[in-house]
Amino acid sequence: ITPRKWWQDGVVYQIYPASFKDSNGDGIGDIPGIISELDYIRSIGVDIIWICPMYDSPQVDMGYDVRDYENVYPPYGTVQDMEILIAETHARGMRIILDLVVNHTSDQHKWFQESRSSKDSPKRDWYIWRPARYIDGVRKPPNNWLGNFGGSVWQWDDQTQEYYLHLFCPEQPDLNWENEDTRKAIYESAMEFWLERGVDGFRVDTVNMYSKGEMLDAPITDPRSEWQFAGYQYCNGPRMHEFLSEMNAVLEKYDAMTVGECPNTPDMGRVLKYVSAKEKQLNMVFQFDVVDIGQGPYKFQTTPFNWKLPQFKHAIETTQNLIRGNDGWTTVFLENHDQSRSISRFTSDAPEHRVAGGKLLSLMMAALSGTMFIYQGQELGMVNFPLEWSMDEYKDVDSTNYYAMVNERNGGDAEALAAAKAALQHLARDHARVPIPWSASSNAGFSTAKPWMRPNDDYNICNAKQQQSDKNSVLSYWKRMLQLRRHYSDLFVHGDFDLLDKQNLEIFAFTKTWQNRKALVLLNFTARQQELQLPPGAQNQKMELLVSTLDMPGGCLAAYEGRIYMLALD
Ligand code: TEU
Ligand code: CA
Repeated sequence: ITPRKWWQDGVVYQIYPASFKDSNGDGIGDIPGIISELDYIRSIGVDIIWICPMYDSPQVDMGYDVRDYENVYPPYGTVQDMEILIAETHARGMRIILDLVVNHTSDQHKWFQESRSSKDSPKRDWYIWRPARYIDGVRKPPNNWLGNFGGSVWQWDDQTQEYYLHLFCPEQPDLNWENEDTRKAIYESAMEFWLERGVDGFRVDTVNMYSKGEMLDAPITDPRSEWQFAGYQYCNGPRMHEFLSEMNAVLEKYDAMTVGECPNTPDMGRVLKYVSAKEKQLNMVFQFDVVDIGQGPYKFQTTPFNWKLPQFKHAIETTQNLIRGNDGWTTVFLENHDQSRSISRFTSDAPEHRVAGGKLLSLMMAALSGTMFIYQGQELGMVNFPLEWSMDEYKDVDSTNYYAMVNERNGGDAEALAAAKAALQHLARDHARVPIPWSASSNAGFSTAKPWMRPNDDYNICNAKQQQSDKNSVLSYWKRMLQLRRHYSDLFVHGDFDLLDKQNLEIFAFTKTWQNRKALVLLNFTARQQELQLPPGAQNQKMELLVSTLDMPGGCLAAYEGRIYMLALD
């Protein structure tokens, strides 16, 4: 048996700096604001904090467009503030990881400025430049790939008469990982600079996109568009494992943890190769199986709530089974800064159900194996912002680009725009990016000034201050569940997951097993009371209630109630 790693039992709390806490009254969250709430974070039962990009950036994509890895975005603070944050986090017995964004930089990064200056620049090859191809005499990009934020992945550069690749915004040119000097510069500037300052690891952005392979045209899946989904081509390219081994050699020296973002990877063999301990690539990844539920082929091309519970169960089963009988590791998460709120997506944000839904998901997550990630505000049971909010409140480039595209494609047709807005109301990344409600006072206690994004209207009833003093709050429930998870960590963090009654559309039931211990988890994903029936596979066993989402559980499962029973094994 290999000894456990510090990050396996750890609970990670993700912080989005712009929206966490403003310390100086400019309406933007900042690093001193994070420092001032470290005791709050610790009180939840968190072991590791993850800070989303706080690097110097023109903020086209909220810091995922880095101008300088070795500096901090001035409204957030300074490198010195980061050093204090690192020290203060460690002083409380917690660790800290940063976001490593090295698939691309900002177009304002000095490397790109040099690269685009001329074809003979020594840094020309640090990015991915290609000549145009001409079809019927018309200039066209080198391939038909669709970008993550819409449009072609290629941007024409007038000065040097070539295209450069950008899988995200045009302001986010992709680095050329094929070039060894580029890789070295990335390790030094983006990684070692911060590892030397004491950070304990990284969440690695878009980690499976570094190796692009041959960049051939993608198959046509959307005949109405010139640009085609190419995620299966630019993810998991031929040199991925080589690059990750090299990167791991740097990280290993610091015992740094890594969690890599791994979209477009349905092949579990592939995922296992990334996370298997003996492969020495990444410690764990975020698979997208759960959070992609209900999204269309292009995310927002979907009808809200078009999915069924068995899909959700299957997605969870897939990520849970990754650790079964092998040396891989997995993650447990329902939210991050790229997802709308889990209560709104997977349960119900109706006023009478939201607290129950928040507790249900908390209980579920606490019982799942892998390293757990909580996104800021999730511990308060935050929900999506109201349907009534106008399009002006959506600030994210992903949302605004999509809405503009629908508008253009359909000549402003009201019905098409209403459908686009319905998808955004349900799935936009903006829902996760509103300020954290600290109290019922003005601006939700987030700032003394008008915040950069509007706080959710419900901050008078949903805020940290109120929930800290309410033993029935979602926050109090999270604290309790994290304690329970820690107490039974063999079973809940490391145990085997077995799904029961797969096709049941209303109840999610599973068991967790570790040696001679077994727990049964029953989750009612409906607003209706359900008979307390033991699912096939768990009948005729002696059992004892360990915990419910209710104080006084009854003879039936109440609306959105969850329970864990301990089973007596013979
Ligand atoms: O996200 C990459 C990613 O694959 C998606 O989840 C992406 O957000 C989605 O396709 C948009 O609809 C990472 C970051 O988490 C995200 O915030 C950045 O925008 C992106 O990389 C670019 O750096
Ligand atoms: Ca501020």
